[in-house]
Amino acid sequence: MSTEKERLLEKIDKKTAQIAILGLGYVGLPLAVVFAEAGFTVVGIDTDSRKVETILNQQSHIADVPSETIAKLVSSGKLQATTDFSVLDQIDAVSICVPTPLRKTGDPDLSFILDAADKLAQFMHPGMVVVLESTTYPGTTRELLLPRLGQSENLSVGENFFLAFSPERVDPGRQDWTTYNTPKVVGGITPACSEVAAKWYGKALQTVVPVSSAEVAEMAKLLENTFRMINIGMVNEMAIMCDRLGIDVWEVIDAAATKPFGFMKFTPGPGLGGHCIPIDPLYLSWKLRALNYTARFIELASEINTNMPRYVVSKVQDALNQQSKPLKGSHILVLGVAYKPDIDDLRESPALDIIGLLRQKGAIVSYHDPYIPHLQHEGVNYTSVADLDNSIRHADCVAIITNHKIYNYDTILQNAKLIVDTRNALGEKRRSNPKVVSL
Ligand code: SAJ
Repeated sequence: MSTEKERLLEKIDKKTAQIAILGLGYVGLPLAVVFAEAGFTVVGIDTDSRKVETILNQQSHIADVPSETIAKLVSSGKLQATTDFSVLDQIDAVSICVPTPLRKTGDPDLSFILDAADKLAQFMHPGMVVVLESTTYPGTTRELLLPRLGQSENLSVGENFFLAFSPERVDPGRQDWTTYNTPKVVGGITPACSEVAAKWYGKALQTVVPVSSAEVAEMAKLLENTFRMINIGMVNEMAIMCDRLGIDVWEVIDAAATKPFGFMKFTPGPGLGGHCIPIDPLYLSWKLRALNYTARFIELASEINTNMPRYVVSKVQDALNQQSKPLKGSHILVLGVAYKPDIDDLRESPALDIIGLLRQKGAIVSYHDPYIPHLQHEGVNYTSVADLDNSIRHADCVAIITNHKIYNYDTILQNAKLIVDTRNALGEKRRSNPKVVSL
């Protein structure tokens, strides 16, 4: 075993290894906390000084991390924060938790990873382990990160510095599965990299799942989220087919879900939102296109999911038509705009596409969402309506887009003239009611 590897493993074992987390978002801050709570000294590094100041003020900017936790760790010196990358000079172990969005073109945007890598490369020294957590296409760690981090003469990957990938599995708002207790896959550039990274993570996380390479770890994450995206696409197409057949898709799904094995329930909806599911699979299909392979399931599911907002608007238009009302000039109240129930996250929310499409067709659109007081879409500013009951009564059609638990669906059903329910929010009451149209 190389002496650098021995020394690093000893520091990890004794928890004297100095840790840095690059990127203090919904992945990085909980990870920093877990390592600090395990007894390591952790410095969080972020280019956003506001995030750093919040932590130094012993506050949390991430809902899943209580400020009390930050206060305890900062006051004990276990958690620090800075925008200064030069602290990496003294660091033994680094985890990179930066965003991997899509460009407007639909291509992967790796600029955050490359920026973090270029900053880190200036301070790379023998005896370091680096783990990339950001979801990306298979090969990123080896093809993009390794050349940048291992460029200096005195560095040899798997010998005196170690590089691995470990996919984040953070589901914001979830209480049962947390950064600490969610099994964590870890795969290195070399077996020694897998070993060192797994050893490091194993000192703080409940379950580490070592795999043979960074590519296996990168691909495992993409399988997880592609699995969801494709099954959601399939069940959305089921909804369209059931509509054509005059069959209630929600009843069909509930019946199928009684099968105790070999079935996993997914439900149709107005489209696919969030920063993971609509985006991660497109990293995979993009990579395969570069290898002259078309990932047909991903492309088809993406097409179906992307078309759901248009399908919802057609349901609204048809429902109004049944009441001899043109969509143009009708008042439509969109109920719930977050990308999924009971959260305040608007990223990639299909509600935005629906609002835009309704406007384009001349409808007078307003929205209500208790978690999202304001939003801007296509240059138009919207504010969540103040008087929900009055807005429901006034609307020609209420479109239930995000079924937050906080809503009183009985009152909505009572007061609305017409409802398009895209989430089965009204349940059984929906079926026999002529003023309710389901997805
Ligand atoms: N959706 C449906 N039908 C479904 C499930 C979801 O239309 O049956 C829609 C949601 O409304 C939302 C989008 O899909 O718009 C994504 O929903 P999601 O439940 O997958 O929630 P996310 O985006 O928060 O996914 C995260 C992911 N976590 C990570 O990537 C670490 C995902 O892998 C998790 O499986 C998911 O949380 C979860 O299970 O909650």
